[in-house]
Amino acid sequence: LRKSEKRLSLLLLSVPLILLTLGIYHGLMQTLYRSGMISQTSFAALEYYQGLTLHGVINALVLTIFFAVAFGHICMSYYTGIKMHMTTAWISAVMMVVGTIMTIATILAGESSVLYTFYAPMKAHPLFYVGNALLIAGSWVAFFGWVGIYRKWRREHKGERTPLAVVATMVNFTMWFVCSIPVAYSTLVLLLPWSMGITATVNIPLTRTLFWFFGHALVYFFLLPVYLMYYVMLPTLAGGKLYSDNAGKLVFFLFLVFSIPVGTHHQFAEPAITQGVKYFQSLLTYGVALPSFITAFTIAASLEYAAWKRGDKRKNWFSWMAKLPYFEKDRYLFSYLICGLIIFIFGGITGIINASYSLNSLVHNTAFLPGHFHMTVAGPTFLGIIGMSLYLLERISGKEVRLKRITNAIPYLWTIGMFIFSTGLMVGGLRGEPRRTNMGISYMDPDSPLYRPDWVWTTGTTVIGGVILFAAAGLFFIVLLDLLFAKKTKESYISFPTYRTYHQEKVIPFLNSFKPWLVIMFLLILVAYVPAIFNVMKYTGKEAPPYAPQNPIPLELHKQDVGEVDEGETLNLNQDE
Ligand code: HAS
Ligand code: HEM
Repeated sequence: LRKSEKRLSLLLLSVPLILLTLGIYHGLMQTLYRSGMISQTSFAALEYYQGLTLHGVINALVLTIFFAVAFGHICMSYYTGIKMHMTTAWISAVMMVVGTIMTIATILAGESSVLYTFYAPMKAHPLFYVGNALLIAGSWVAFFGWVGIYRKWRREHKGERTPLAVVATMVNFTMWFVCSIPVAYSTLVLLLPWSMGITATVNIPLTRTLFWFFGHALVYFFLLPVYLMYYVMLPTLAGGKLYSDNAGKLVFFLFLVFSIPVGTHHQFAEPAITQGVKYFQSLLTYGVALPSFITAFTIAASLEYAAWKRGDKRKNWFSWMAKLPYFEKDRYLFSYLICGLIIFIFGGITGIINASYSLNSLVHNTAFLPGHFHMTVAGPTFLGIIGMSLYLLERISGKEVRLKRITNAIPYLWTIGMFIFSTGLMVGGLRGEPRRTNMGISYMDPDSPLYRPDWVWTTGTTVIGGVILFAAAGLFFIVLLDLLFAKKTKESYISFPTYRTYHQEKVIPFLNSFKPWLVIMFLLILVAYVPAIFNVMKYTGKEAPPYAPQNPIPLELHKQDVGEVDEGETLNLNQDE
């Protein structure tokens, strides 16, 4: 590695890991608030929603974006053999670091407790929006550098099969670039002027819709770097080969097509969007589950082959599962990846429950949701990120992890914690527990009239899981610290497990080109989102009707019913009129 490549990679990998200490701490705090163990509006000088915002922003935005960029730089240069474009890489890194500092500083100052979804009516400090925009635009700049690398490789290798890791990285960032344009518009054109007091109002459902245009693709942006590891590295780590390179390519291109036009499945309860739009995007959501089903079969087949190679006697359908290198201390990356896959089986099932237009009304805004997404973003994504960060830090620093047994045990501990934690949340959610609610001062406070004793054991289970997760993360930080103090034994280098496939497959033209997939992607976005945007522009906006205080019926309608009313009048809905 060149010196500047080494410095850049170390910066991009370590900034989010340092912030993660804060993110993980607030995860544990959330379980304590939920269970009533903390029964106040703030703890250690940080307010409840401030902590939840820090947790979501650091874990789900900062960690994931920084890692995707760092890993993208490394994969693009490693798999094409073309050196990183250092100028764009540094401009991108500086924008991302400055943006993150702005965003986190405004949250810590108590000025931006708007949660990681940051749509209106929650209003943040202007610098929160500028910081977010810089973080996202910084990641675009890195991507622009890779477009050059990709085109150069294609020119020099006409007709050859593009490396799967390169397709995966380019798909992920193409999708990311397209999905983040609307949220950049929302942030800079709608939310920033509103927060600065330049505009008095903002179209709330529009900011929500633009956020979710980005927000669901965002979750696949979390996932695809880890899918890259599952396809390109895991089969070899297990001792086998990838079952099919073409299947891998198909999977990544299907993500390109389906990741964006599904965002309104987060808005099934949004009155401004019509049923037809929601129903169509619900169907497309089943479409976006398809590449993960293909992945389940392709990776299972690859792992089964690895187990055969390792001496599995094929006694029954499942015997191969026992033959994988779960506890080999020199192959710790395997344990991070396999644990993520196992957790994702349940993250996937719960995602499909959410996607159902009718079942969604049972789980929406309940604790079932954090149950689902911790088994996705805090499962495969998080384990892939921390496992690979450690693997790369070892190589970049030229040092070797010393606490290997602990390193290997961390993902198993995390998996146990995650299953306990998510069970508490999901069962609680099905019994009505809300998400994003300080239950310590309401439902879980025995002195409150809202007290729900039947939620004690579910929130208690969440705490037990949370403590185990916290301990696993704590061990990870100890391993990292120990690595920092270890002796340098080698020069900086990058190496990945050799990519091998089971079949010698033909190059299929439509799996070796972005063009057809980009066309389908844009068509689907148009069909799914033009009506959605029209809906939110038509049913809301400047003409929102005036209301009287405490009267939920728009004044005009109320006047039609009862004649002239005093706008200060309060309507008691419990009164028999
Ligand atoms: Fe989701 C809400 C639907 C996947 C993250 N999701 C969220 C939120 C987040 C999130 C953060 O339709 C909350 C947003 C908020 O704050 O409001 N999600 C889905 C569907 C999928 C899905 C259909 N989600 C993800 C992924 C995420 C993520 C991935 C992050 C990384 N989600 C929803 C919906 C909502 C939602 C609704 C909104 C709900 C509401 O009302 O607000 C699918 O992509 C899932 C497909 C996955 C599978 C699983 C395949 C299994 C594999 C493992 C195989 C294992 C092997 C190992 C091979 C079909 C690949 C075997 C070896 C052994 C040894 C056993
Ligand atoms: C929200 C706990 C790790 C991402 C939450 C909530 C809890 C929690 C209890 C729900 C708050 C609520 O709605 O009442 C934990 C614990 C963790 C952990 C104990 C480990 C020690 C992670 C990780 C990620 C993550 C590693 C992502 C990489 C999120 C996100 C939210 C959330 C995106 C939603 C925030 C919001 O609703 O605005 N966490 N978490 N968490 N967590 Fe975690």
